[in-house]
Amino acid sequence: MFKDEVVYQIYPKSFNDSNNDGKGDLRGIINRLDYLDYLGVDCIWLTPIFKSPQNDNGYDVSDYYQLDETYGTMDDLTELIEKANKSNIKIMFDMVFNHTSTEHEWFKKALEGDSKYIDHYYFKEGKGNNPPTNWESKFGGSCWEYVEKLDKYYLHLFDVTQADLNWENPEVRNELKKVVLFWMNKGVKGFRFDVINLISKPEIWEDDCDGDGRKYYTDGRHVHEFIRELNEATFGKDVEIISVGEMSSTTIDNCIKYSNPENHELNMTFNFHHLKVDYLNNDKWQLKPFDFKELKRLFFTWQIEMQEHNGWNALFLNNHDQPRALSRFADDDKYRYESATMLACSIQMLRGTPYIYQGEELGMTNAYFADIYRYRDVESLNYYKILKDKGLDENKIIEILQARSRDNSRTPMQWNNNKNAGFSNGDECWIDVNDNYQAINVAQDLKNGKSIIEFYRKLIKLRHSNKIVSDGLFEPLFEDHEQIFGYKRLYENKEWIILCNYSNKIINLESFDNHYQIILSNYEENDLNHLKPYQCLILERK
Ligand code: TEU
Repeated sequence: MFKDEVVYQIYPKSFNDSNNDGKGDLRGIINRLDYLDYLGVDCIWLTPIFKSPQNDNGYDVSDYYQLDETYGTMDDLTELIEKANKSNIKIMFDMVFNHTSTEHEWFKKALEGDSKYIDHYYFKEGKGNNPPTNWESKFGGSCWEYVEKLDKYYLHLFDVTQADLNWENPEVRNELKKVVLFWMNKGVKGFRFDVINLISKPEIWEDDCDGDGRKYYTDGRHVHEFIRELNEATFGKDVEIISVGEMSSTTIDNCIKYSNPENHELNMTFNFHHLKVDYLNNDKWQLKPFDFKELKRLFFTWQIEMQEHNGWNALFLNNHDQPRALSRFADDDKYRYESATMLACSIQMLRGTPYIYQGEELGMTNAYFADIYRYRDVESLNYYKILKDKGLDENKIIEILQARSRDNSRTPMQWNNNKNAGFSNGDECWIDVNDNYQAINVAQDLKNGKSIIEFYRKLIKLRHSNKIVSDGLFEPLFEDHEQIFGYKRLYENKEWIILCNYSNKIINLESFDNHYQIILSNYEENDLNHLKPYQCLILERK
């Protein structure tokens, strides 16, 4: 049941390389299943491994029925699924259904002028010499690309090689259902749907005079019925399957609808509002220190509203699109152990299903690459140019990328202090290993008295063995406090208090002595009158 399960996200290209080509692969994952089993996770989400030109590392799919050869064969996948199942671990696939690669057969046929396939996408006439609308791509620049042969523009909300599919066309919807059924049949037991709240585009296409166009297609007019239709034709039939939608710039009301079981859409949703609390003017490319109270306010509001209306949150601070939370919201140096464990505790005990992104469980930090040649991500490289054109100097741009680039979390998994951090025996990796791998790696962490991995194991065990974690009610505490992230969980006659100090200061507390016993702490010596730097405590009322 998704409420008491924990999902571990693998970025396959950076997890473990078994054939020394510098890129991770399925056999590499098979070779590390023991580690994941030891950690205790219930499900592994693999970011897309379908055939793809890899312009956006697999989020540009050219064939939904084939695996990209970089990752291995169908036999490798079958073996992975079977071996994972033996350890009661499900495999979750990442379905990129908002768009296909421009290398997809459908798009190629469209370019040849085949009207059936032109209707699979959004090809529109321009306005004079201008694109159909003034909307912007999420990766910078216009979201329209002109095709001379057809004298039309096609829509791409992401990279120019990622063309948006026309979900209003029932043929497209049926094709995508077949894809889900195909992978269900192979034993895939989870689906993450990429930017699924962007699939329903407007009827009328007009310029956005005060934004980048997102208000016209985000949580669009038919999105709920499209998802329900997909659910009912495919994964909704199997209660073991976990379904989660990635929701870009969404609202609570919509996420309630997406995840309320009565609507037959999805088990849960990811939203990103809490990961914009360090954007100046809501702009990812302008830096500001993170606003702790806003982070807390957003978490609490979502907790309360989703609880009240029977919705369900996916809980996360990290993924392959985000810089490392440890570097972003806490101290990745002096208090690395305390920070990593505190951050994990602060979200994993909330109401929802937690997601762990590879490497966070051992306290991996941002890559902080100081040279543009070390960056690989299409978004970073696009914005490097855009910021250059705006006149920012090289040092400033690098400072921004060191804080914001998605590559910060895409560096290879740090297994040990051997060559390439034990990730690959090849001569070169597709992206550099973080320079700190000698000190920060799985083997080293497990040797430490203070092991972050062991702390994660404890958190996961708590969820598996206490209904209060999976099913308890949430109640906020210390809402106005400048440093404490605190809340209660309530189930039957049990009460737990979770206290997390998001600062390097000692916080005086007088409220919890005597009546409470400690279930878990990231310090050895505890004094309930004081919270130490980045301390977290789980208390139970006696
Ligand atoms: O991401 C969707 C998305 O909008 C972001 O998380 C995006 O990376 C960020 O806003 C950019 O600042 C999903 C995938 O997770 C991401 O890796 C893909 O690049 C994107 O969709 C396109 O498929």
